[in-house]
Amino acid sequence: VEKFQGILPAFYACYEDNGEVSVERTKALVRYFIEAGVQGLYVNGSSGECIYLSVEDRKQILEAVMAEAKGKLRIIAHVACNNTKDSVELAKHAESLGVDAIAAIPPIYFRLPSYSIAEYWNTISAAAPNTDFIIYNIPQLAGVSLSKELFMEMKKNPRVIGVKNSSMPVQDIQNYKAWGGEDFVVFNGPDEQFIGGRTMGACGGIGGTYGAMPELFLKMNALLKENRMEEARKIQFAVNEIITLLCSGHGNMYAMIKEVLKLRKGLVVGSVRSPLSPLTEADLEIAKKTAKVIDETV
Ligand code: HMN
Repeated sequence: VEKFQGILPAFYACYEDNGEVSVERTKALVRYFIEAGVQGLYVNGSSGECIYLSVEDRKQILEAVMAEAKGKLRIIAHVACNNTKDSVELAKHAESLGVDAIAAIPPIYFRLPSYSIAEYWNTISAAAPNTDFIIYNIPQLAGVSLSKELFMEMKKNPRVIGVKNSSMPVQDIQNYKAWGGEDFVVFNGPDEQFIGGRTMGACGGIGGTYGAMPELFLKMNALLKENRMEEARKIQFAVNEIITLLCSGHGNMYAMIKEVLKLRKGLVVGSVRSPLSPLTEADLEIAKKTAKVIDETV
């Protein structure tokens, strides 16, 4: 549990202006996170636009991340590709780079029975036999939620050390902790209820909006450690207003966050990959306002 405490931003896909993966911009984003003082990164997850990246793209990104972050940040590589073969390839690749853990969503589109999902996860995990495995539970996007039956089946695999929980009921965190035992790691997924998830037993958080305002999540986490709930709650409420702003554009939220990074830190990491929508002219005004609100809050 110790190893995975704290704030682990979900890493964004960094593109060149022509939309191809950018190694240099990826490295610059890693340096930004190291300077911000976060504990780790969750690479090639939802915020990393994983389902719109090729296997090669994903390898390139993880290699660039590891080149900058190895020994400085905990790295969890999300390797699920929706088919077992490609996921296995990414799991092997991630292990060869020495990541701290791999993670995977269930396969999407076809509604598979629990035993097929378990087999998928266990096959991926077996391809990285010396690497911890984290289940990524995100029912609102994946269409399947991590049931007790599936959880217990996965617990038989000694490499399964935790769940990144992005479901909305905070009680799920309590349950996974109870079923998993003392050393089992559960990450809070929904940024809007970071203090809720931490209170229910999450050791830390992995979040898609942390990158726009790592200072605020680090502060909340520090306050919670000192039981300063009132102050933490104030920050959470401010964060939630910022998230509402980040989601209020025509363009996709990640495009908005990338624009905010440019405005706040001068970081240029490109936009988002189609079919996610880029920002419109009007969205640029929202980004400006959001960056200002964040700067006033930190
Ligand atoms: C990831 O990139 O995998 C994200 O960390 C997933 C994360 O739990 C996000 N959930 C979803 O995208 C559904 C949240 O951080 C989310 O971005 C945030 O709560 C804003 O709604």
